[in-house]
Amino acid sequence: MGLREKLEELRQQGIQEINKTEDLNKVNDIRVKMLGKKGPLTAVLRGMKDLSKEERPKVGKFANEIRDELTKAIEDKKAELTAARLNEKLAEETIDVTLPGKPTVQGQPHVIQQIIDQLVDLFVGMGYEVAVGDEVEQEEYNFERLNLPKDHPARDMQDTFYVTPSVLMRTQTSPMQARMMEKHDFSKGPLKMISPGKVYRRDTDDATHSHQFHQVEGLVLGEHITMADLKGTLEVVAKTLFGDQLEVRLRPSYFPFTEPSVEADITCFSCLGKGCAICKHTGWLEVLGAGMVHPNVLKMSGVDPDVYGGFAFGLGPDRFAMIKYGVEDIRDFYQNDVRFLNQFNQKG
Ligand code: 2NL
Repeated sequence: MGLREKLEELRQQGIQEINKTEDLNKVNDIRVKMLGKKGPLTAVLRGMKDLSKEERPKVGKFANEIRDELTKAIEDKKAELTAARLNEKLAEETIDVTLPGKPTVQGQPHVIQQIIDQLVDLFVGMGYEVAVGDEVEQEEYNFERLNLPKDHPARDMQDTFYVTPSVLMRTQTSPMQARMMEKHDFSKGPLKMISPGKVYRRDTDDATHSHQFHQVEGLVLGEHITMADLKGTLEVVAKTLFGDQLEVRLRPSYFPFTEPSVEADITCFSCLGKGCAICKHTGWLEVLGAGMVHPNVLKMSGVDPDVYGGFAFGLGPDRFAMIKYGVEDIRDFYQNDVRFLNQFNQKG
């Protein structure tokens, strides 16, 4: 059989095979089989070198025509089958637009996140920056930089989750503040920041302790910043979170990273100072710790304590939420029981 006849046969075979296919996936197989490198058409074209000079262009032209024809037939078949498949799908998938929709559950931030968001909004409004930081920290930033010497009880293995001998799960958000302090350029103005986030302590969980809880710390450093600034700031915090009628009281306290140190109480929201079970009949609720940043803390992060100084505070959104909503067990916040959490739905 001459090449011409062979080509003619290939053409007819090909067209026939394409026409009878009803499967889209097979169309591609046919293309590979007929027109691919190992296919019969390629083989025929290879055989052309044995033809005479006059025959070669004619047979070549014929072979090209056949390839074009088969390619077109394949594309047409593909289009036909794709359209058919789409029509089938459309016929199957008719929908009844009059059916009622499925209700979707609208989520919301966790109650502790709501408290953090309120605090962040308040402080951003007063020109503070927000620095979140990492939960895994260098021991140096978590302890040394905050004036917690090696023998301090808080550094005991009992209280801290260590990852390596010098890396730990932060026990407070202050390491991020130390990082911001050492970077701060005071020629551009004071440092005003808050640092919200998760912190970890190696505690046994009970109604008032959780091995993982939250902290929002604040730090303001510059020239001529006084304890009056601290008190004014804490008053704004308390009133924003708990209500305008509340008073703030400062009591002397001790923290290694501040001197002097204070603990802040607010008027008990429940009895408004008269004394009740919630405030243990004192009329006051303890809400946070604060103080003037210790000169050692400033020095260790390269800040000159003779020129710059300021205040810092630390508060627990978990405790805030417990006080604000009368939640008696901190573990309730971490059980992820939506019946509990939905009580704090801001959208009502
Ligand atoms: C508390 C007490 C406090 C701070 C945190 C702080 C941070 C830097 C420097 C100095 Cl970088 N102080 N933070 C200061 C006083 C108290 O937290 O009872 N928190 C729940």
